[in-house]
Amino acid sequence: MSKKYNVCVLGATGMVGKEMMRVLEERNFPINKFLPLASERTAGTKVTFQGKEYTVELAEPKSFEGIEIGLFSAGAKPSAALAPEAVKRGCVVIDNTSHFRMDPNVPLIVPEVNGHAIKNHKGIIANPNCSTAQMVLALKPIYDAVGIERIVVSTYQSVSGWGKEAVGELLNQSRALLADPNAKVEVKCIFKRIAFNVVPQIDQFTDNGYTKEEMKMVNETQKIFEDDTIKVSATTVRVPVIIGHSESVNIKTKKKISASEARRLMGSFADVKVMDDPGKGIYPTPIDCVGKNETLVGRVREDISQENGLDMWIVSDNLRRGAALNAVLIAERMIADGLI
Ligand code: 3JN
Repeated sequence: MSKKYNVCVLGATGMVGKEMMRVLEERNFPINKFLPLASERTAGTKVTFQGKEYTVELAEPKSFEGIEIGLFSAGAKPSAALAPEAVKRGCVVIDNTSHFRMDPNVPLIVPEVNGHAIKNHKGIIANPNCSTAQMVLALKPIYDAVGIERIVVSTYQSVSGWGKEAVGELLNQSRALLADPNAKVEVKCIFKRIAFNVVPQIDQFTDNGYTKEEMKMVNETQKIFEDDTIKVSATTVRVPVIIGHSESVNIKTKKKISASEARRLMGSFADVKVMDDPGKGIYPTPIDCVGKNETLVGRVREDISQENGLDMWIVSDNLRRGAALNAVLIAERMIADGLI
């Protein structure tokens, strides 16, 4: 019989943690013991996994005794404190936070793009930011075919990227404003009112005028493509959508590629699905990607403003492709490659 693993999910009460559990169930991941963990705030809550109810335990160093695979998504601080403790106890950590992503000792992985780099791990493997993951996945076949010099991306990110409190904020504000357009609404998680609005700020601003989210897209793209010559400029924007991040992406390739060839390459790559027939009104929107593994691409066209330019629209379920599925795919790849 093939091996089964002791697996924990840290952050089991969060939106990504719950999605991790759904993906593990759906893919029939080989699990022996399952352990849901969380920080003080939500430890003690009940969750259901594979039809069985579990009480979420408080995550502390000793929680990881005997655990072989840890999927971490409880925030950068818990990851910083607990990942090294888990590794000390023989657990491989697949971390969904920004804490270790740019650490040279930690591979940053989208399995279909740079799965070969997993083998360099020293106990921790990082999952990219959700916006980076879907973009590099769609661009990888073009990168391999003709090279990419520069990427200019604007994102349209759903509120679930910021967690369930942000989803609540959008819904509460929307209800209040539908009842009374002049209602004073509470703004807590997102920097400005998000209902019936768009907000060009995700995470804090850095000294160069870009936000942290934007700089994650720059640095993580270079690390995943193993190419620090690739130029990236990002504007990340929050929109009043619950699940599904969209991206308007403009690239300059090293050699010319036609829109139809780009469509053909993307459509035959991994979990990328091309939905691109504008004449028939076919292009992806966020509601098309919810609960799906595929990254959807449409509006592929040759850029009329520059040589070797291409424009496209990339849509993906941020909780799934951008986080939970990516983490589980990393674990599956490690098993397949005999790394665990
Ligand atoms: O808002 C989004 O759509 C993505 C947000 C990601 C995020 C939010 C808070 C902290 C991250 C991340 O994954 O980069 C982090 C973090 O880990 O720093």
